[in-house]
Amino acid sequence: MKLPFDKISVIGLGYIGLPTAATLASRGVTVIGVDVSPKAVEAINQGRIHIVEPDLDAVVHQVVGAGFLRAVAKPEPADAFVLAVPTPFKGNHKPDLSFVEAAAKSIAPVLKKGNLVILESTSPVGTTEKMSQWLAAARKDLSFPHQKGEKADIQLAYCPERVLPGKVLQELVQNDRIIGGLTKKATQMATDLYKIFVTGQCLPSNARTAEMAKLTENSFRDVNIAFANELSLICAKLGIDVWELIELANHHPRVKILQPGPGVGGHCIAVDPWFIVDSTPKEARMIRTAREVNDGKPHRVIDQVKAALKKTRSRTVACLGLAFKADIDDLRESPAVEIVRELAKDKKLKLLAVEPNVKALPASLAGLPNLHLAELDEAVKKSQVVLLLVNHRSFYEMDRQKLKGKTVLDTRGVWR
Ligand code: SAJ
Repeated sequence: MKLPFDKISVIGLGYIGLPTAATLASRGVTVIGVDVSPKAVEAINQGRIHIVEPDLDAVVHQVVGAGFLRAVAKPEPADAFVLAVPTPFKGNHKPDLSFVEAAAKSIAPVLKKGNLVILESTSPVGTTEKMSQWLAAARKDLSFPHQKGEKADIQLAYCPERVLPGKVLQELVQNDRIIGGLTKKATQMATDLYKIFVTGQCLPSNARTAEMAKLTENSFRDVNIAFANELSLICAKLGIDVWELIELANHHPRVKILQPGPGVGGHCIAVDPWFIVDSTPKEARMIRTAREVNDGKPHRVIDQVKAALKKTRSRTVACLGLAFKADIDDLRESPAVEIVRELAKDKKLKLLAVEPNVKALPASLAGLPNLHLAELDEAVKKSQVVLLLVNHRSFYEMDRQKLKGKTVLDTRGVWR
């Protein structure tokens, strides 16, 4: 079968870009991956990966070996460009589009008439339109959708990724995909591109709706987790077991409450809702409040630890879990790390952190004199207060007899 694109370039070879590049390459497309990190480029060209994602190493090894994927530092001409670069926020919760702008400007010199440019990075509404303008400013010899619409030389679309870390290779292929072109032609071209590897539905829309859909999905989850976290605070005051409460309420056929925890981490759910708040601050009242409830949760946990320590003579706390969620090794933007770092400020405390998925403490915790990485048994044995922060499998499997006589603060409801 003739593929609709001979050569596709993926800009940004991180958690989304690399699996996308490798999956496209595994379907027989020639893929040029571009990344600013020389280490990433070098690793990929040797058939290795620089991130952790199940099964990705084998696919990258295979497609690089077969000559379908090649990594470079500087963009080269291609038929289509897929941009998957980070969109963090700045200190004041304002979206930082500098990586998207830099990526757009880096491909501008190699664009040719007939090219398709797709933005996948989570972005505030209107970013794809901005990209069209950045590219037009750099290439006066070509026309873009905001100038010539369907007849433009270069077509642009926004197509958000929705994959779950840990299941990226399956979800990339199986999830439905929203395809938001700046023009109908762009939507059709991008649909042709994703159909190379997506078995889910390709849902045609426009760029602004597609941008908002991505933000909406993660805000929906954030608001729902905030509801659970707020319930946990209410229940603590009223002397009710929040886990039992949620389990009972979820027996109602139309109620599906999520789980409370020590706060919301990761690079998506704790960030994306702010993009909506930034664009419509007066209207986005519930979305902002949800963010505040979830961001406030680590502080409530710290208060609980301090209250528990007041009642015991021991100064040693076992902190179980550092990752931002269960059974992953990703410690970035983790509420558990935030809580441990804050507790470590009290130099009278000794903290024994247990994180079965890493071999060393992250840079943000390394070097704290009163914090050490420990094995589960040792940490629990040596501590009077046991603080559970992440619902890792090994904590469920622990012999609960070992907790007898200890003050247990279980923020995830693992041991109820
Ligand atoms: N969490 C809770 N209680 C829950 C569920 C989650 O406290 O009931 C916490 C987790 O512990 C974690 C945080 O929320 O700290 C986020 O975890 P997550 O599993 O909800 O989501 P992510 O960040 O791993 O991935 C999300 C997904 N979005 C949705 O489910 C709507 C994923 O599909 C997206 O592709 C990803 O964001 C992204 O890249 O945007």
